[in-house]
Amino acid sequence: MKKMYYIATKRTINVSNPPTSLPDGWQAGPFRKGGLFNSPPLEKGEWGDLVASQEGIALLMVLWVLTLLMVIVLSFSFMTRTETYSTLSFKEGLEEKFLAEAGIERGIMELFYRNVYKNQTLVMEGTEAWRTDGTIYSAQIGDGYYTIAITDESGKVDINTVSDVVLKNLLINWGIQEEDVDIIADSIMDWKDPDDLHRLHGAESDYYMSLPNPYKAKDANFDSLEELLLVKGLTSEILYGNNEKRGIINFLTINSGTNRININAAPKEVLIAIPGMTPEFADMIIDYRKTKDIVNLQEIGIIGENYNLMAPYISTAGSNTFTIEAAGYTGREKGGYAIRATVTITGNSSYKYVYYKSPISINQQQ
Ligand SMILES: [Ca+2]
Repeated sequence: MKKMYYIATKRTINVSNPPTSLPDGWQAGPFRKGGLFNSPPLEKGEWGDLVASQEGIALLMVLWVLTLLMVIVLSFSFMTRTETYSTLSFKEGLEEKFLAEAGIERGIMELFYRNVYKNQTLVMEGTEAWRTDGTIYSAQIGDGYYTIAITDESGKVDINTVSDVVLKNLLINWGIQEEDVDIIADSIMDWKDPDDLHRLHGAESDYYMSLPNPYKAKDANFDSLEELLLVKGLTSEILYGNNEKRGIINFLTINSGTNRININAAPKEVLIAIPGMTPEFADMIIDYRKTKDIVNLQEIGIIGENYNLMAPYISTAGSNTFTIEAAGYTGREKGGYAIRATVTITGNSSYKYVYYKSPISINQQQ
């Protein structure tokens, strides 16, 4: 209960008729005869001139209300500022998303365009067909820009038809220890083969069923590359990459349908996974195809033993299925929004998506 004292003299209490009880909330205090501090204290049963002084309390209350109001005002201003920033950041993020979507549409348009112009003998400026070997193109829209890389699926390693040796080379070149490469490669083969007998380093249902979250080996072809994350030994870092290198998802496909690799479209990482292929040969191929598609390897001087090693694994034919990676940027710090889409061109102006992922982490791009 609040403690209140009667010390002032402004309100007179009738001494001849003193109140028999104190007002509610009041308690007896240091009464003074005449209300003065230096006057002698009241005797028991005596009443002086008493008045409640609430002026100090009013001041305190005003100060408290002011403090509260200041806190509220400050927190409102802080909230508004935070919201303004998050709205701005949301707006820029949205802009980047639409830039990336525009990039995907542009990529599809360029693929149609390419079908019309890829065999032209005389290339006019502005009519160059885009390369489908992962070459990065970019375009400006307003204050932002997007980058696009298109890769023909025939230039990647088909996880459903891959030869053991190409798969292992790809994993070793990525920087995985040899014993882990054996585990991953054997386990990928075991994952899709119909039987339940595991290879030397492989894994079948008995292994996966012993995991904390058990599941069975698929014993059928891969339907998506993300399925690889279920395979023993294959981590998301290997699949999606890290800050230093692109993940193997960029070099794999489920859409090529052949164990041969189209050297006109293959990224360098895929080229050097081909038996007999040296980094020097890969550079020669990449350099040569900048101007025109390779028809056969002899024309760029790859012959002899190396050629014989490569021959069973290579082709020069493209496919109708392409992966487009597009990223939108508005110049934000740590910005960028990326999308990966795989489309099959089904006619002169028709296509269908076979894969669409938005967003993908930006370090997968370039
Ligand atoms: Ca199996």
